[in-house]
Amino acid sequence: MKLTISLTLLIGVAATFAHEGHGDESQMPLDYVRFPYQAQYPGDDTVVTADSIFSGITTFAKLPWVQCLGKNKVEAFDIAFIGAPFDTGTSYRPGARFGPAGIRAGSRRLTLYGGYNVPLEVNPFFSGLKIVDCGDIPVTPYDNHHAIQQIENGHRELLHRGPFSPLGNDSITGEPLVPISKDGKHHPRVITLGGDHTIVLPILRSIYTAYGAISVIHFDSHLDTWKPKVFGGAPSSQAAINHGTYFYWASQEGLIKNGSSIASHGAIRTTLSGPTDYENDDNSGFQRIEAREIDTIGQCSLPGLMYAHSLGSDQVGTDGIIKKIREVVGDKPVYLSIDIDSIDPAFAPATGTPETGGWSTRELRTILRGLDGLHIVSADLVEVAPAYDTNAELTTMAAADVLFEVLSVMAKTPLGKVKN
Ligand SMILES: [Mn+2]
Repeated sequence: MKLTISLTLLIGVAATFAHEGHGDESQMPLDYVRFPYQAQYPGDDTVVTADSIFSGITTFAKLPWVQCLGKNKVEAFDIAFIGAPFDTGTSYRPGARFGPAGIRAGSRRLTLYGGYNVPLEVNPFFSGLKIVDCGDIPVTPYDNHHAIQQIENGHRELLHRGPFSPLGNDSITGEPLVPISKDGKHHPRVITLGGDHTIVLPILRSIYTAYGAISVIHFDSHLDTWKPKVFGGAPSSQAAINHGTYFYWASQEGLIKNGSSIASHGAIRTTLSGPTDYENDDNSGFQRIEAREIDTIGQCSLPGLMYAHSLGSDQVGTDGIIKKIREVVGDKPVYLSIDIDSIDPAFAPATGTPETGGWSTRELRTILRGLDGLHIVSADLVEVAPAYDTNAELTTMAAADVLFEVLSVMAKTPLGKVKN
């Protein structure tokens, strides 16, 4: 046990030094002790007095809060968390407007022991990147059209701010990296806390301004590419834009890379209006991974041959899912959208439209770690509606831990490539 802990600490120290080029430790967290477990009271000359993880103002993972939006706000960062408290595009249970606050509450413990991600061998909070919590985008609950514009404007303002850290050099060749964006600029990353899934339409409009049409990895129990007439009946043009149709509109607007199997849903298990929903999904540019494939992927369907010996271990279970996603997305810039309902309601009950038969939190986290090395330009976690959670904060904790994996993957791979 002791040996394991020492080794872990050693690896942590090594990772710290490897990233020292990004800047000094004081970047993170700002005006705060490095990690809440170091909090001391009364403070002395070297340690800032701070709250413990269960007290004080709650930000994501107790990161420093920065007022990023507004006139003359110029704070630079590398990764920003921002809330989009919008839930008036929901078809069943409302309440995701409280999602950002709920996820932050569920994330308080993330840095209790220091925040080192053992399987990914990185501490995102101590990677040299400047990571902040920007609070929430002001979103009106009275006018969806206006709210969607507010979300786009807020996201775009953050996305087009110059990042805090330079791109740096390629870890293997040592050559300087150049941005992978379409506008040729180096952009920071934004992790949006939803909000219902409608918020992804304005976010993708924002992403388009930097990256053009983007590949999407979408984890969800639902398609969300439904035609408005099928989902909600579209009694008005505004009602046609909701949390079941936003990907249809994103596809219609050319925001998603279409036509060459580039985007991928995972965890699908919804009922449909009929098989044509899958055809419509195909037309929106998505490949599908159904939730139940985690039990069958890579396996022979012949009776008695359920576990085909000829297949490598990287083609079954979570590894099989990871392989399929990576084959579809390749090394293109990719946007990651995670609906908490991709996880089974046994683990994450507090969501707008729960579906049984989903993946466990462990399985989704494993799959997310399997995205290590991909160029994830920004991400979101949506549909957390804390009012339906248990007193044990099951859902908000799962949401925060899922985002910890996303943050770790992001911290490991800069958004750059070697010029060819
Ligand atoms: Mn969804």
